Amino acid sequence: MVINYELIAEDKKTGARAGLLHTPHGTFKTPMFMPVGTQATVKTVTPEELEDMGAQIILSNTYHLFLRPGTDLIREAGGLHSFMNWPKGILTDSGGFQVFSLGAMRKITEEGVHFRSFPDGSKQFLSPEVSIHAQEDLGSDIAMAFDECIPYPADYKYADQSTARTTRWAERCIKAHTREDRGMFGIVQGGMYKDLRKRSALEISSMPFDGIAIGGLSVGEPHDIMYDILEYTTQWLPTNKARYLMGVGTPDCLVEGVARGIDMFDCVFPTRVARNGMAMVHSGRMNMKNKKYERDWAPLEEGCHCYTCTHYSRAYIRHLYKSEELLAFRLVTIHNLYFLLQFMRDMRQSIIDGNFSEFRENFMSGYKR
Ligand code: PRF
Ligand code: ZN
Repeated sequence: MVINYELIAEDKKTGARAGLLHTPHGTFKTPMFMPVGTQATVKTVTPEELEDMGAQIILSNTYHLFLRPGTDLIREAGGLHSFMNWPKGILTDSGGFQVFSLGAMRKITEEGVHFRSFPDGSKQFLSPEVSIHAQEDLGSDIAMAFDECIPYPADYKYADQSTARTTRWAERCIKAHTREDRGMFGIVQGGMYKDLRKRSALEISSMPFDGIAIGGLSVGEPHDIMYDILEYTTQWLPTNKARYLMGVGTPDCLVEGVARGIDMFDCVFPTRVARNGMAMVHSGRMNMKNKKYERDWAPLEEGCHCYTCTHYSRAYIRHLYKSEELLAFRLVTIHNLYFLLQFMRDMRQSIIDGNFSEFRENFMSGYKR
């Protein structure tokens, strides 16, 4: 196997664990957060800046790159690492989630999903085989199986049939996988139904995937339901493979995910809110367009070692937003990503030092959602 999970430390009171993920582009520390680079770029920042913040793996999207510029073109460039000049890890999502978000614009069959392309309206088709082939063209270290993310709420009958199909598609993904030098993760679905979650977790875990993702959560359900389903699901997963909670990345959900045994996360949250003027800090978030920062000479967060906080004041950043200057997006994106990556490093250290529970309580008591 080209992807290996190595357990380093386990928390005694919770399911939290610290480990190492060995990949074709390096060994990375878990729990980890993967910044999102949908269009072969993490919006507004260069790969060098990402490395400086300590990013280890980024996530990119098959769906977008398949439609534009085309995965064959990226193969010609020598793969996604070389195309975008990113030397570390890349995980690609399969396109399942993006295609299903299209609603009325798509048609699901046993074979795959027919849909219309976002850049030009042309007819397109994605299936387990097409998605895995595209991901092998991209050359991502970790490809994701092609699944259906069930919307919330969903009735039992639909969730049951969809989850069974995701298992059949997972088997086709395993058969379609040809690159021995690249890994692949399976995805557990099952909606908010525990019996379906158990069945899916056991079926996906029985296949030769390099890691297991939990999909279909953080789709609009209340947090307590998400935490309950997550905790229920992880007990059916093997402990010797990495576990990845898809599309989750607010600080409170990261801590609660780690407490339930999750090793990997991704989310557009830190990069997206940065472009709306939101800076992430330990107490929650700050709207940098607010008048109260007009003459505030402090950095975004006291004690933050990121490029932005070591060089600029809140007053300057507020001015950039008010003047619609593009540097505002860059500076806050850099801070938000650094904040989350540092947060994961601190969390990992607390697991190793045996005080994760204190870290969790401390953080949650000071954080406002
Ligand atoms: N499946 C895939 N990608 C995803 C999800 C999923 O269920 C989610 C759900 N939060 C985010 N991204 N393939
Ligand atoms: Zn900072």
